[in-house]
Amino acid sequence: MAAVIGALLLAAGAVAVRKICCDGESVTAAAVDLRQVVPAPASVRPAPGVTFTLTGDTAIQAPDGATRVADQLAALLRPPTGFALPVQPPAGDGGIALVLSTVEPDVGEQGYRLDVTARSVTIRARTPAGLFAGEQTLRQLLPPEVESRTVHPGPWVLPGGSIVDRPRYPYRGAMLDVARHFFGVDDVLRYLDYLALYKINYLHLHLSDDQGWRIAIDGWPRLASHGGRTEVGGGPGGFYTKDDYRRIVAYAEQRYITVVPEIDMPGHTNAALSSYGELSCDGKAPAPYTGTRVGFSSLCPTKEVTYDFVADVLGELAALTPGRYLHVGGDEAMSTSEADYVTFMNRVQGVVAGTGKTVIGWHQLADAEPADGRILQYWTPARAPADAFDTTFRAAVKEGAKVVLSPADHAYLDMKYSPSSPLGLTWAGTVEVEDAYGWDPDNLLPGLDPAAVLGVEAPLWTETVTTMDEVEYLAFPRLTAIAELGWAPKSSHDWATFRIRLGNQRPRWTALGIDFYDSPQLP
Ligand code: TNX
Repeated sequence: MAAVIGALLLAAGAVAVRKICCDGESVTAAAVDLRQVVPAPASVRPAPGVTFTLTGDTAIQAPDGATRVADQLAALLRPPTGFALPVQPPAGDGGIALVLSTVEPDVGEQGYRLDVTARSVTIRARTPAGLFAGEQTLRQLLPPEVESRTVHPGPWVLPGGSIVDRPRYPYRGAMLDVARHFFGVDDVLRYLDYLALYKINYLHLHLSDDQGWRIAIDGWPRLASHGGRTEVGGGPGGFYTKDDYRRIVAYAEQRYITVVPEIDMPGHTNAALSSYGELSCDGKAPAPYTGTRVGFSSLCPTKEVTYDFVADVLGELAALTPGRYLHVGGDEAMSTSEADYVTFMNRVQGVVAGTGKTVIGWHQLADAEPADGRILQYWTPARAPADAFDTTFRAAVKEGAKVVLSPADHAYLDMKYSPSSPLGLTWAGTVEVEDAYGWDPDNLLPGLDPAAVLGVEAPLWTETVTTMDEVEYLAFPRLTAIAELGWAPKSSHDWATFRIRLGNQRPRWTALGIDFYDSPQLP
């Protein structure tokens, strides 16, 4: 019987542990298995039989430079535990301790070391970002009710052992298309919370497209007041004021997530053209567009006013954005001639450099001349790379471009899971959880030097998506599979064990109120 219960607990991501309770009685509590963390840490050493239990007496010790992350941990743990969890300066052994240490080996700038003994839980890192990553791991080692915002009885038991962890890639991204359907600030903040839990450190916001313009630009006010009032299907749309955008950026920064704003050009620009007719080659403002076709619009690459527009928009956006990247789109410019496209994108790259930022574009940007540090975001389905992974792209990489991988048949969160999925598109096929997980960024494109791969990103296009529940349904579980590829060491890649770890996340998603897709591929 005990063996049966043990096996059941393991399948549920837990191990049985004995603990002696207050009146000397022995009770059995369940601790999460140290090896169940998503994304998988670089190294895990369980200490069988050892556990740490949070109590009403537990305090969180943190030095000056780590009080913010300590406060964040306390804010997470107080509601479900009902404990006071005071944040205090370092005061010796016992309880939870955050330690900033420049000498910590093997954790890099984003990693951490976590040690759980019977007396203490210690997270060590070189940076607050590393401590924050360690906290996300600690969170997953507590029972799923830790994600609830109401008090639960516990017990709040952590499994003993040590984790030494650091990411495989520096860039682990998610993209939200707020142009096809608009999502307000609160929705974006919620998405940022989810990204943080899985150690994703870039949020790419697709801020403009044919169907809507989503960011206020002082020099061109009709972009928001006219171009922001439409979306796919004829809904009301919306846009971020500069203060809205600052709120998003600040919330992301507190979670060590960098916002990458995208203004897509020269195509995908009907909302801008409809706001300012002078940006069209014929000088006429087209009607607003609320359908889902692509490739029909273009800024006029031969008019000087176009470059004034680009400089103003990117200048204002750069001033609002603390992160180092500006994304300039560049995909599906089917109504711009190749020569005009190259001329236009060369100048746009110069404008970005002039703002002090580094340019990112969809992989078609490879056609433009090299630019310092630029990043090409690869999005063609991996099984049909011929058109995209061409000599121009290879040459651009040879000349120093880095690559973020978003192959549509693995990483696109807007593809249907199966033909019967109620939401999503199918142009790149269907993408079940195993498809999202089943690729290696180092070997996706034959002949691409793995050293050129900066990381991975999971885009969520929103042609079919209108609510946050629908965002969650498409993102979970696949977003976590892409997070796993970006963080976990290559040596841990294994579908058979990943599907068990991922399945064990479901009670957490339920506690968080996430409307996830209950994939038949997970146990
Ligand atoms: C292709 S991927 C697009 C988007 C669409 C998406 C839908 C890319 C750079 N362009 O405009 O929304 O497919 O999956």
